[in-house]
Amino acid sequence: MAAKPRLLVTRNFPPNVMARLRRDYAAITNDEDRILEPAEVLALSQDVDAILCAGTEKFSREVIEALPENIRIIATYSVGYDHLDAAAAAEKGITLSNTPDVLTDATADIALLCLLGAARMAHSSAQTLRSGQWSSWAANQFLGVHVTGKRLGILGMGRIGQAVARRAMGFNMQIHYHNRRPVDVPGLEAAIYHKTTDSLLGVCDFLSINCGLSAKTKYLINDENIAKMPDNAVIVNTARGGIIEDAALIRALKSGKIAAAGLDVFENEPHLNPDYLDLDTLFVLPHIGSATVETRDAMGNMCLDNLDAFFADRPLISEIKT
Ligand code: 8YV
Repeated sequence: MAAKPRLLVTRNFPPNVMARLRRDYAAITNDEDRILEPAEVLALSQDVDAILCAGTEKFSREVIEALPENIRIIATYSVGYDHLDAAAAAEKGITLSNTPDVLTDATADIALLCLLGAARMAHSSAQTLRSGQWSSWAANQFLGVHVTGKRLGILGMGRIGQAVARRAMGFNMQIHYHNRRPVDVPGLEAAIYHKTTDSLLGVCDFLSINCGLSAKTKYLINDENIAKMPDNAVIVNTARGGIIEDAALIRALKSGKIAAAGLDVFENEPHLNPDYLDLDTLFVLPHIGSATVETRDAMGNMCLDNLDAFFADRPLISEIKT
């Protein structure tokens, strides 16, 4: 029997996934689940053929170039791959894979939770109750932004953006979107395409960010672009923190230009900018978009299906191409 491929597993993934990878690979694991520094990843990579990582490990050009020649594939337990320098990996002949599709529904659900949580003051109302401060029902208390009939602008109409659109249509929202190209999919015929982000921002009563983080989208939501949005808009981000410049969003929430924000991601995770904490109009979650038992198992199985295919010389299910 051929020797099992050697695999560095940087995080502690769900039990079913760990059992499968321990069965099929000679695995080096990180049972403490501590986030490994790049130097530790490099040290542990000396005698393995592959790496299974999460979005928490950064494989910059420098790290990729320093990897030993024995590393042939990096499978990331995420759909987003802004933490991997794909061009550097391609130059070094390292294959990359990710986990699209399987987390679409879970992430779109959290986008709607953020949208409703922000619009309906879920944080401040629940906090008032939990802290024993709620004295009585009052007609002018915890007043949110009405959702029905409003315009939802979706930035990035890939799988997750489309799933957000479908859900929001159930709330009778009007869907607008910006994407590289218009989408032509059943059920979304009524969605209005905007060729430019400027055109989209101008109609966003609500904005849902569903694009990847790249040099083009870094800090796209800054002072200048927030100013293009209607007054009292609501901003939702379930994509990547770096797409919003937090200082700009904090200014806009403080001034009231932006009525509320629902964030599952933010800059410098896990450290939330402390200036957000004074804001009752922020509904914030700790990056739980894909966090259901079913989804996290499916993500792990997809990583392992990709690794199995790679070592059996079969095409990958989801290879990241530059
Ligand atoms: C991951 C995510 O759980 O898939 C993504 O891109 O943001 C999350 O679903 C996280 O990145 C850990 O890998």
